[in-house]
Amino acid sequence: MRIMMIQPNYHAGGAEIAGNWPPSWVAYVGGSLKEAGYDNIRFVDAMTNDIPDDALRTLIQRNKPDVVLATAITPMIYKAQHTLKIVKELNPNTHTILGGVHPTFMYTEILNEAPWVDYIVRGEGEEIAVNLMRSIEAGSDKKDRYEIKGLAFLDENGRTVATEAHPVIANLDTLMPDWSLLEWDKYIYVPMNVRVAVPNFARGCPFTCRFCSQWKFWRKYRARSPKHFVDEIETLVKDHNIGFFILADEEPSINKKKFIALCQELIDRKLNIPWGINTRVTDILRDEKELPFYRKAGLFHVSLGTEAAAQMNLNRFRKQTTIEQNKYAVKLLKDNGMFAEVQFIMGLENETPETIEETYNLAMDWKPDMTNWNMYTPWPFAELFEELGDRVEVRDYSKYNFVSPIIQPDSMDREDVLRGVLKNYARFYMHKSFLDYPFVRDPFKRKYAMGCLRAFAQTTVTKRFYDLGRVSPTGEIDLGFDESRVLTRNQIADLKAVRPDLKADITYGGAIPVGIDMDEVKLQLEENALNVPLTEEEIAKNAALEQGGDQALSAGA
Ligand code: B12
Ligand code: SF4
Repeated sequence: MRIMMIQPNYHAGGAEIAGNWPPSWVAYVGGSLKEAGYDNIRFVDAMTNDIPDDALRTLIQRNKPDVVLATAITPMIYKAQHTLKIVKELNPNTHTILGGVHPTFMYTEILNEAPWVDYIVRGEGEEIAVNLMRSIEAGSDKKDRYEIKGLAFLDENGRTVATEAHPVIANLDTLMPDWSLLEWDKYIYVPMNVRVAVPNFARGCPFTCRFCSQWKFWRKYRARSPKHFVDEIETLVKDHNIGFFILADEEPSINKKKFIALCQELIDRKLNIPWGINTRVTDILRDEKELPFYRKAGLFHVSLGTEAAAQMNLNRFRKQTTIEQNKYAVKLLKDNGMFAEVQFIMGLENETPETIEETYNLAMDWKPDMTNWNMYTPWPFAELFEELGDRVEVRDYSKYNFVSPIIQPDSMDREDVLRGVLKNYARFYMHKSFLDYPFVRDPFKRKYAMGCLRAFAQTTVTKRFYDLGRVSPTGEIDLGFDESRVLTRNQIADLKAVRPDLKADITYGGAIPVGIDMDEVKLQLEENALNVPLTEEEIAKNAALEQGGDQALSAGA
């Protein structure tokens, strides 16, 4: 069986500015296919190599794959669909398989738009891909497919079929990623000018933020054994010469015992590699005493989900944090020699020039090393969409990329939100360039900060940063939405009435509840946080926060 895996050629101008990043799904899904005996796998990174469609067509034609696998996050979906269309045009007998976050929830819409996609794999791909591949190899997939868990496809009558959800992978130590499928010289992290990897230590998140899709995607929080994980890091360092890694995880540190063991394992093996994580502010506060130890283990860049400048929005997001906690977490990280990054979610319907200014003032007050202003993106399968859906007129998913204002605020234009955010970036990084980074005492941190600045500067000049190409020299902005995918409120209502089936499968085929099951949240926190189970009082406080959020939401809408 000739298998080809393709990373579709989509670019957004956000995190990509820091370099080229290896697509982890290729190593994880490809690794499990190899373990199952499929060793004729070719990976084509059309994104990193910026491969245009005609060149991709030639590549596929030359390789004559039997099966092609592609991935898709939401903004990449049209590119992924088109990629698989090319495959089918070249040879209708080639099997096309699509996986990733967006297809997991949006399979009906995708199969309706792109009937050339033979199979959609919903959720974690490692086990499902092997089951499906075995059946394709045996030539019995048309018959077996109803029994293979975690699939969606069109049946002979063109109806969408979604099979029962595949159980989550109970033991993540069964993962056998194969990083040798990637062309390593391509994956350079600009701030350090070294190879970068994005390995996966833990999957899922026990929290339930209302704008977020990731806790739903992975369903249950699980972490690998630190030894198994550090074996992988050792391979990445020794075989592929990586000089930096960022965990792919949503929430790597909630299971404190495992996180400490992971750090110890890195220290014991003397790998001496700096690394980064995205994590929750509350974990940093909880681990105040352990931060020097984490730093000793190489943890350096910590990106915090701070999200909002107003408590009302934090409550509305069900973030379960406070503004004061955000500020203190930044201080703790900096005091411990780490590089602190914060994130703001911008462009909700209640955004005003004043609230944009407020985020700038907070960033200046907290003094993080790095700030990102991300546009709110209404994933159609996240809880907040359920409330905002009727005002989400822009359904052009290619712009669901954190750098495009999707929601029309009540009292300002989308373009002005973008202008405000760009102004914040300009002011903040101007300050960093002249009054902060050059004076950082720690030489390692100073070099890293100056490297980040280089990444910003290079991509500002090439207009890749925040998709600056859409801003004309005179300040005019063309957001570039595909007008055929911008709906009026009436059209949204009609679509809902006529094709209710096209909406997201928000319950994951019944595998996750529609509302929030606080008992389940409590259980997952208890299982993983070990030393910090939620108290009855905290549960009650969270429920109150949630109610406050709902009120804020109806007040804002
Ligand atoms: C690393 C990362 C990146 C890297 C991408 C590296 C790369 N080359 O792919 C960088 C930094 C470049 C990046 C950029 C962006 N990212 Co990003 N990124 C992540 C992050 C942190 C980890 C992703 C990861 O590697 N996970 C681990 C792997 C193993 O999981 P996975 O990819 O989901 O794959 C599993 C399954 O989905 C499935 N699967 C996936 N594909 C396929 C295909 C087949 C055929 C099969 C069978 C199975 C399968 O099997 C895999 C194993 O179980 C996630 C957040 C998170 N913690 O998950 C965000 C995330 C994926 N990014 C996101 C976004 C929006 C973006 C940007 C648009 C943001 C921006 N403006 O910068 C850009 C888009 C860039 C682009 N060109 O596409 C969103 C997507 C949300 C959504 N609903 O689609 C996420 C979830 C973050 C979030 N806050 O919501 N990102
Ligand atoms: S803590 Fe982060 S990953 Fe978890 S639900 Fe909230 S935003 Fe999503």
